[in-house]
Amino acid sequence: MISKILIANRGEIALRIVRACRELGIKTLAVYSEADEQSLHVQLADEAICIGPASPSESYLKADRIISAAEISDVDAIHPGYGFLSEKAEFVEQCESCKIKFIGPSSEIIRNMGDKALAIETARKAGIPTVPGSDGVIPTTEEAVKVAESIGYPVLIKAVSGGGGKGMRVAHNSAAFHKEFEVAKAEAEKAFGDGDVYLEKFINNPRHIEFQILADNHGNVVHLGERDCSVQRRHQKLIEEAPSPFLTDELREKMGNAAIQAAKSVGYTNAGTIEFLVDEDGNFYFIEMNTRIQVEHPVTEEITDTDLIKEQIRITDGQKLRFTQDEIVINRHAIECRINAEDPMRNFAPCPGTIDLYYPPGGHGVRVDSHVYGGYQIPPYYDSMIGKLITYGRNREIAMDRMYRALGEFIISGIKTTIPFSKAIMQDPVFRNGKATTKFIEEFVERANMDTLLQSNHNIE
Ligand code: MV4
Repeated sequence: MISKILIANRGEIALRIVRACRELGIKTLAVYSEADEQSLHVQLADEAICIGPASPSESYLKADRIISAAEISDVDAIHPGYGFLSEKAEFVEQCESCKIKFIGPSSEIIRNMGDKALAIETARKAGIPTVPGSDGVIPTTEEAVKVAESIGYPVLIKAVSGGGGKGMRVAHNSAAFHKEFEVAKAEAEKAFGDGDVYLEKFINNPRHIEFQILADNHGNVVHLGERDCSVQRRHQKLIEEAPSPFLTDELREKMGNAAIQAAKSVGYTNAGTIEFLVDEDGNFYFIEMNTRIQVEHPVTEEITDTDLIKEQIRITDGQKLRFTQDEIVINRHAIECRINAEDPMRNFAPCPGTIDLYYPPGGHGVRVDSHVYGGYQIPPYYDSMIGKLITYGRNREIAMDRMYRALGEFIISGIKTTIPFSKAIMQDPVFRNGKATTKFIEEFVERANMDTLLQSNHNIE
């Protein structure tokens, strides 16, 4: 039985894990950097240990210090949250060799899925649709050109260790290919210390739709529906929702089965996400698998009435899934807006500082996941997300109207946030009609008059 968990993360997700543990009667150990002493998760955990200076490389990424804290405090398991050590196979191996349970899949699965070309190859072999492209990594420019010609332009060059759009370049013709190939490799080498790349046909204007899955250690795998994450800015998601307004029941069923198949084919365990691109004609393609809990997991929780963090812990504890696919019923719609300490008027520049007033919204169908409070100082060392606002209801219309209302109620003064920007999106006809693709934000910013939009549109400025 798991009786104490170390939370190897910070911010809202650390608090989210504390809350799940408390409801399960499991003790928590927070680890924190010198910059996070005042964070709510440190105050609310049963125990807390400072593991180093503010810089992530000196604290939240220091595997040895985290394992030491776990051993000193005698914890049974570590929850990594998202980011930081959550997808580092080496860290999972360290946990495994110290007999500390890692709340997530095995190191082997994390390593294999972390290589995107290998993940795609595995999916393809399991009969899951993938984007037409190269068979794995392409070493030389000469060979790459041949493959690009056979795929047909435009071609997308992607890093096997990629993420956040780094090391990803489009080539529109063979003349441009050589340069883009070299640039992609150099970018990937710089960002990930791994210059390996693979090729895919470039899908124009896709939707980004991902399926949440849960898999226990007894061979049971279910999916909990999809999330539509098409509203992104420079590969940073801003708004996520479930179900996707684009999917028909037929397509949902096909993609859900493919997601389960993908998970089964690699012997996946714990919570994971299968990411697909969906083109304008409704063709879907597996692009990658995330082996962690994701930021946007609450929209799935609200439409399926499950607690994904608790399910992760139960799976790690060796328990069987408590529901079958038939028992997962979706009859609600949920939307999440990420609340970032950024100034939309200054190209979304981060603006850390002290939160003066903090008055979160409430009422029917409203959930706020955040670790901040009035007087909280946002440290400048980490990402700018300071919370998530989730609204839900019987249908999409209700969830959108509720989101508009809740954003309007949300008072965070002293810093700039993305609240007014998200509020404007809730009134945008393209978004409201469920027509947003991955090009949406760019087009929205162009179409909208940001000055009037952001100033006239919020309770405080
Ligand atoms: C693509 C694509 C078009 N064609 N792959 C961007 C991040 C990475 N996870 C996958 N990405 C894309 N892959 C092919 N073959 C377009 C994107 C893409 C994108 C995907 C999801 C959400 C937003 C995006 C924004 C730009 C490009």
